[in-house]
Amino acid sequence: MTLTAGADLVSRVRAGEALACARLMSLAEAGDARFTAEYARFWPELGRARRYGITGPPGAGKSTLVEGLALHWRGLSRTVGVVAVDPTSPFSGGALLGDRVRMGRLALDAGVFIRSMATRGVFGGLARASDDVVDVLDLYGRDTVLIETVGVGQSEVDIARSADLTVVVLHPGGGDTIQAMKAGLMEVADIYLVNKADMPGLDRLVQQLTDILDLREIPPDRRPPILTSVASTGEGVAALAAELDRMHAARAASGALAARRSENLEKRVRRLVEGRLRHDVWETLGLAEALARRVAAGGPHSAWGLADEILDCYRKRRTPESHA
Ligand SMILES: Nc1nc2c(ncn2[C@@H]2O[C@H](COP(=O)(O)OP(=O)(O)OP(=O)(O)O)[C@@H](O)[C@H]2O)c(=O)[nH]1
Ligand SMILES: [Mg+2]
Repeated sequence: MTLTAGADLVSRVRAGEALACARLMSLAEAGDARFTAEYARFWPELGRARRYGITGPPGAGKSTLVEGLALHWRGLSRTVGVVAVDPTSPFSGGALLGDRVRMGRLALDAGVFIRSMATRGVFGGLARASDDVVDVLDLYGRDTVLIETVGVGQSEVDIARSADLTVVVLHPGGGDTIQAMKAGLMEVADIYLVNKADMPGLDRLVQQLTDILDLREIPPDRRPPILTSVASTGEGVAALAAELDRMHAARAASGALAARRSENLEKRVRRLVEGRLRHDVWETLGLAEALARRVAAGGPHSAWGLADEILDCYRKRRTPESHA
């Protein structure tokens, strides 16, 4: 495929062709030059989709909620994109049969585009790839994009944070709030959702969250609300959807949304620069192999000394005078 074909692919994505959307996502995930070349042209069109991140511990009910939210917005004739970056998510096929059957209801609806992402083998890392895939859904014209990540590690939490708003889903019996604090989930929430409100321990968990928020002394207008739901029956899903849209509109009006997007842009560019530097040093210049050879040649080595050598090689190949 040539660059012209890349441009053709982008027009087909804009025109709402699902296969073209999936194909452009694959190029994006691979960090393919055809994607980056097209990105330079289409990026001014981005930013129309509302981007909501859904994170929380394994089994909290995130996928069930995502499905409920998607069905809710479909009922309001809005188009939805879903990016599931959790390898155990029903969207990526790792779930029980019952979950897959439920997801099937969405899979048949052209108004919901679901993309699951593998955690491994993505050039430049998962956060880089998911940013690009969400952009493709934006270009595709989705009104709302949901990004589900399991909130277990920093990179997964970062991905949920790269949305306009982040929902942290907790559930009674899920190790209480201590686990959530360890995973860094307490800082990233714009909304807390206590799901599985039909299970024992609801009041206790809500109280714990309230106490933690009290301690943080957040200004009232920035304090994350605590909502509850039973995702498996749909209870509380409409209220969550309404709160997300209300907050999104309020932040768009106050300028807080633009500030959040600027902050996310900065982080994203830093990730891109770091990813590309890493790629340049180790792959493009072949310094990974050079290092392996140096170490294999034996002899005592200074870790700091070798790092200096590598960086020196990198700098010299990069400066114009070294080409003389
Ligand atoms: N009792 C009860 N069960 C629920 C509720 N919401 C979801 N579940 C069930 O909890 C289990 C896990 O739900 P998922 O939606 O797969 O949870 P998840 O957070 O996406 O899980 P991972 O992606 O594996 O981290 C499933 O069996 C759901 O049917 C709820 O509100 N109440
Ligand atoms: Mg899931």
